[in-house]
Amino acid sequence: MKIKGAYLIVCSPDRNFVTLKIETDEGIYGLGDATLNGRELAVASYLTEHVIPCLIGRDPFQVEDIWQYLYRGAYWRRGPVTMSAIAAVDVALWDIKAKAFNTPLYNLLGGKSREGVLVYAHANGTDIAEAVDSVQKHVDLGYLAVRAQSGVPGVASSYGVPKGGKPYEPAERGLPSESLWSSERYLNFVPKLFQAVRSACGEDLHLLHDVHHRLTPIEAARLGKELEPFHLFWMEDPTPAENSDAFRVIREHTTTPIATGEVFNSFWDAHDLIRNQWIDYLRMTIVHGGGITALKKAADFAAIYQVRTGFHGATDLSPVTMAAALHFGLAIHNFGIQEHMPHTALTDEVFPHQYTFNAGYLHPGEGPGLGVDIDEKLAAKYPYQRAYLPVARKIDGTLTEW
Ligand code: GCO
Ligand code: MG
Repeated sequence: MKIKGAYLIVCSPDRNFVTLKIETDEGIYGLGDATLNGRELAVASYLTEHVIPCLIGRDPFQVEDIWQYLYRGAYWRRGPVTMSAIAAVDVALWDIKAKAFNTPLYNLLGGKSREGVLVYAHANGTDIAEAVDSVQKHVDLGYLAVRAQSGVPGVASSYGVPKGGKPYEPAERGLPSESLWSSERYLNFVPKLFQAVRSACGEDLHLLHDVHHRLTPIEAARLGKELEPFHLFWMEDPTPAENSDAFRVIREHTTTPIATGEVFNSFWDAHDLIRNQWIDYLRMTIVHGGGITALKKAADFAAIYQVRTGFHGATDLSPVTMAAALHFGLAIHNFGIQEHMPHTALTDEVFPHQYTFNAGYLHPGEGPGLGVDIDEKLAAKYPYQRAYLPVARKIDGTLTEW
């Protein structure tokens, strides 16, 4: 089998997605997600101008060699644009190979290690009462794990809280909006949120919370300590992770489990965090982390240190990445949990998929390959629209983490 051609489908069915389609001379094709929220066209151009010409005529079964060719062969390494482009190729090749063997992708990754993939949902509200209500609604839908976020009194708008009753979607068309942030107000508020959620929902529910990189290490240590009575499944991205040592400070003060890595694009971003056992869950994602080939190595390394996976799964990761994560999560031994932020009905229509939700678990389905397709005619009706994530400023105007 040979790669005959490849092209990109850039579309915006409610939000932007960049999808790579690789075609072979035997009629089998594979899909890969190349979406990098807010910087989509940089990856599209990297693939079209620099990567696709190198793929034509290659054997699509040589997944490892093609990965090395694109990573080592470019000389310039890492970075979200490069690694998302490599991931798109890698996932499309795994899809082709599994389709060629007429088997679901998880069988090429070691086979089933469990019956389903435990997922967590997003609950949010503008205040504690709304947030508790939203957690309860997700429990009623069957979720066994729920992330709780709430508006903070005295902070006009913040990460994770929907505007005007709509489902939360961080990307906004037009130029970046600005929101306000106060760590002091947030720190005084969050323990009250979790006290209310725990007492309303009981001890069995897994509760998660995303700090979204906004605290200093010692502030995060305080939060972790104050949340201990509420037994969180994890506290996510407590502080920016460029400096791994920051996590040592947090770890020295609290037993609240820690998850990080959604902005990582290389195993090397996570290396110190894992080998020092400063985190409990690795949140890298297949699309931004260089694909299945790269993440399999990262997950195997993490397994040695009892660090489990908890892959990023927000709406900016297309159904192609979601399916890849589900096959991956079903197969590896040290799977922890998978984020599940459902796409809009229109996105689901553009990307017909086999994965299904049942009683707290997602299952990738038993069809060959990833089990996801793209309706190119429908996608063409929704052209790309420039969009950005918001930026945040402290009350005195200083730019800070959103
Ligand atoms: C999460 C993430 C997202 C990101 C978004 C950025 O935990 O799901 O933090 O909400 O902000 O994916 O593109
Ligand atoms: Mg997050």
